[in-house]
Amino acid sequence: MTLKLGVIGTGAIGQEHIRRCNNVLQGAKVVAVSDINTDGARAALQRLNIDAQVYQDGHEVINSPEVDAVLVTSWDPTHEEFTLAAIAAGKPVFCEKPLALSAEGCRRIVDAEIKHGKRLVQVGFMRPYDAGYRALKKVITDGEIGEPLMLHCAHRNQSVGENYTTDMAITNTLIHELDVLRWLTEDDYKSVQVVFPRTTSKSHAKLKDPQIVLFETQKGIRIDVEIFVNCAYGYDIQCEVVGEEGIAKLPEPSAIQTRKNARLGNALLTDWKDRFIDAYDVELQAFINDVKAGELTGPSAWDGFAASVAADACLKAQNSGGIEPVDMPSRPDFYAR
Ligand code: NAI
Ligand code: ISE
Repeated sequence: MTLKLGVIGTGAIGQEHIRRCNNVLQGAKVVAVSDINTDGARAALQRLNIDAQVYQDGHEVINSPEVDAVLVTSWDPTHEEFTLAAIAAGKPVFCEKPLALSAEGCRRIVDAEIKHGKRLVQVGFMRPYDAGYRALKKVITDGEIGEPLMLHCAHRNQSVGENYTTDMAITNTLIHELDVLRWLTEDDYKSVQVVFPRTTSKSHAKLKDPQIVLFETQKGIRIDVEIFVNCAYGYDIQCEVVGEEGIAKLPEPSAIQTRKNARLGNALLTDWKDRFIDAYDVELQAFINDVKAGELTGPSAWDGFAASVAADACLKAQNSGGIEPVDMPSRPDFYAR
């Protein structure tokens, strides 16, 4: 049986996911899409050479009898509404990060899913599916570097647009680390502080860039994450774990090494689409397979909630300049791993 997918939001990642569902992955096809820019949606389908129904409104996609499962790839503030509507319709939903703009919004999704009685939500946290992060986790869980003591991380984008604001560095960008570092360390955050170095001249009035986010975890691990979204030189994700017996580092994406003009060089990537291209394939294939098997196993609404609890504390810390607690409630049995 081919799983029939509806996609809400046909921008950058929406088009990427439509392409991979129809051309790369097995067992699913996109049959319906919507975007507030319907002309853009039609043009995207034409470019991708895909025949699907175009709707004006995301709710029409969710409620279409033709659609078995939904992908939410529209702007961050729309995620909660569409995910809640998919749960109300009893349809599995893959929602891009963040699950909602606040922990309160994520909690409403968690409550609705628990009330439904069965998992329907997978959040688009793709890094746990990345081969590099998986290898890093294996080194830690195999005890190769002893107990982790410190993590040094960086999330650098080449540039962002004028609509990107200081809080989005947390809710839209750091949210990946908020999820993957919990998964990597099997720990929860205890407190957080955000400090602002001098802002780059490449930023604009609504964005302080870079930022450094400092966490203490429940086990006492200290984590620093640099978020620098106008770093100018490329797309660069770094993660180094310092353990009691050694250090493990996230592998660099493979690149051809050149020797030219008396210089040794390795090209760097510039776009998230390329950096995590395999991880996106694996996460969505897992969603498709899990929906068909009747049981979702990927990043859950609870993971989305946990990341947003930490994000809320980061936003508070951005404003207060002090150390803010991260108050994470205990996990309901419904989400037991
Ligand atoms: P984008 O701006 O390229 O595309 C978003 C699309 O959503 C636009 O075409 C817009 O018209 C549409 N849209 C907005 N409101 C809508 C509504 N109510 N109904 C239907 N369509 C609506 O943005 P991009 O980069 O594709 O990001 C989309 C989402 O995916 C964001 O939430 C972002 O956080 C997430 N994302 C995740 C990534 C990842 O690494 N997992 C990478 C990039 C984006
Ligand atoms: C974007 O939405 C993503 O999710 C990318 O993975 C991230 O690197 C970027 O900062 C976000 O804006």
